[in-house]
Amino acid sequence: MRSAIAIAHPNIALSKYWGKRAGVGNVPAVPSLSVTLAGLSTRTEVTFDDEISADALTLNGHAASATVTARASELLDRVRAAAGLSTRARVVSTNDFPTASGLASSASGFAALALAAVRAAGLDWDAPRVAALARQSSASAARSLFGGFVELDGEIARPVAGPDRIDLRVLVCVTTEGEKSISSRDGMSETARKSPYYAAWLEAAPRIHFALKEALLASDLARACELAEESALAMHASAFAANVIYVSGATLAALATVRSLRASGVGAWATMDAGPHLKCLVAAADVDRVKPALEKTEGVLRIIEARPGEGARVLGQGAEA
Ligand code: 2P0
Repeated sequence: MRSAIAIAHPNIALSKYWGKRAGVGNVPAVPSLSVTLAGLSTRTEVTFDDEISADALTLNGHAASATVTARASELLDRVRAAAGLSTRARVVSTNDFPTASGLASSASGFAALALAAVRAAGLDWDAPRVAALARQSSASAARSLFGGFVELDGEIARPVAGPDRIDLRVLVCVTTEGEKSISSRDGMSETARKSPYYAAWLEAAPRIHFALKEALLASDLARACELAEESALAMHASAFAANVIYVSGATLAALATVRSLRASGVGAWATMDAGPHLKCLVAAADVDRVKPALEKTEGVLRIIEARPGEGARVLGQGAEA
C-alpha cells in the first residue's frame, strides 16, 4: 500500500472564471484571479490498495455518491496512467467548511486529491503539473495549488502575488448549510447556451481581470476589490439571463448591507460565486466596522473570517497507510 495525505485551501475568485473553451481539457474561456484562503481546509488521504477492486471515496465521513466517486476516479485514472499503476485507491477527504454550497469546496477538494494522488503514486511532479491535473477535474482547483493571489489563464495557473501583497480579509457570510441547486458546470453550460449576455461577459471578463491584476500588483486594495465586485455582478448578470440564479434573499440582503456601508464611506465590497453565500472583501483595518453590520443582516447565519493563505501541501506520505 502506498499513501499520501495532502491539505489544500479553497480560493475565492476576485475576477471570475465562468464558461469553458470548446474542446477537451476543461480550459476556461476567460482568465481569472483568486485569493487562496487560510483557515478553511480540505484534508485528503489517498491510499493505493491492492486489496480493493474499485476506487472508494469517503467524504466528510460518508461514502460518496457514484457520480462524485466517478469524478475522483477520472483524476485517479490519469495518475495511474502516468505512473503505470493499475491499483485502485481509497480516498478519505474532509472539509472543515460547508461542502458544495459555493464555498469552492471542489477547488480545495480536487487540489488536495490531485496532490495526494500524485504523491501516493510516487510521481515527482512540480506544482504547475499537479495544477494542470487538478484543472481537468475542476478548473478553479488549479488555483488552490498555489498560495496568495493566483491567476488561471487558459491552461496555466500561476501565483502572481504573495498573501501579504494587500491586507485583505474575506468575510464569508454563510447563508445556508445546504448544498447548491445547480452545479457550476451545468450553470456555465446553461449560460453559454442560453444567455443573451454571454458574449458580453466573454468580452468584459478579460478587461476586468487584467485591470484587477494591475491594481493588485500596485497594492491598490480598494481598486482591486471594486473590480472584483464588478466581475461578480457581470458574471451573475450573464447567468441570471439564462435562468441560472445562485443568489437568495439573504445574499441580496448582505449585498445591500455592503453597498450601504460603502455609501457611508466604509471600504467594503462584495463577491458571490455559484452558491448563496456572499463574500465581503475588506481591508483588515475595517473588519471591526463591517462584520457587526453583516452579522445583523437577516439571513446571515454566521461569518467565517479568512485571510490570504498558503497553497496546497503534502502532510505525509509513505509505503504503508
Ligand atoms: C471561479 N467559479 O472563478 C468561478 C466563479 C464559481 C463562480 O470556478 O466546471 O467548480 O469544475 O471547472 O471550477 C466554480 O467552477 O467548475 C468556479 P468546473 P469549478 O471561482
